Amino acid sequence: MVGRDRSPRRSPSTAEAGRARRRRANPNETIQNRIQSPPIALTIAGSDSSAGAGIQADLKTFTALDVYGLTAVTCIVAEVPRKVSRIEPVTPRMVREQIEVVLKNFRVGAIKTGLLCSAEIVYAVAQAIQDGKKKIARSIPFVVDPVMIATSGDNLLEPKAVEAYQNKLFPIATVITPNLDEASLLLETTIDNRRQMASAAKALAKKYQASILLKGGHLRGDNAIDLLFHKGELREFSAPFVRSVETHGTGCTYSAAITAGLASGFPLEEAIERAKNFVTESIKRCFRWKSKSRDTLDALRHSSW
Ligand code: PXL
Repeated sequence: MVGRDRSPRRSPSTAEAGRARRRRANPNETIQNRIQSPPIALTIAGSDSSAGAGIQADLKTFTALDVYGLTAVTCIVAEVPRKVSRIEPVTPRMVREQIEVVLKNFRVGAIKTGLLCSAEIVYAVAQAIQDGKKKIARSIPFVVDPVMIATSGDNLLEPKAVEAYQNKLFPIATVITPNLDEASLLLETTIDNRRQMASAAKALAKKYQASILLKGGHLRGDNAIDLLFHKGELREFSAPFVRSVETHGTGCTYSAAITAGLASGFPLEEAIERAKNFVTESIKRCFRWKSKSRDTLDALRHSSW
């Protein structure tokens, strides 16, 4: 009779009644049992009032991917899709302090940057991350999304901040995720096809000694093609280009999903593959409203409802 459970079988309803009785007797016991410790990711980015991009997109993405999101707000952007109305930076001191307190207290699994607004903020972020990593004595995957221009074409980053990125932030990045416009600006060249994309990705990887994910969505072929140059090898990530949807925040969502994957322990290539699927699905399932002042407003759907 080895291994046989000889205790009388209880029906599910009896078992549930038992659990309910224990919950009544000790409500804390079940709360304790339900407490989880999900992976943690930190986003350092701007606030988008229309909540499709920026820190709002990052938090929605983290939540959808079962990662707890921490934030350091760099600036506040008053905007709606296709129109940036006003940007105000947070003080560099305050940006730095937000990063310091969370890194000191939470076991952060991965970090990303989005819109950093000014050169002073780029320097403050680089310093806070370097100090933080030194203090906790472990490396944390660091995703740098070099946000410079909004989908609307509005300039989001002060021009002199580009130099700060190149000198201070790119050298400490695990992966940098420029789109074609950002890569063209960094390399001072035009990128019009896949062949030029491949050499641009390699050139950026060599220049900054980091992995490069070059996003080719703006080429507007049948597929949205991204190229990863990582550990000396080129890899392509491709998904059908979703037309007639005018969302902003796809870049933020993509880099946030990669960060969530890294925080959850996936290797870079797998994190990117999952993130590409996530962002493609978020575009396909987008929301659409009638606008009060123009035709329609679209927004990514980060959640599954
Ligand atoms: O999509 C780029 C972007 C990033 N961050 C913030 C933004 C935008 C675009 O508008 O507002 C805060």
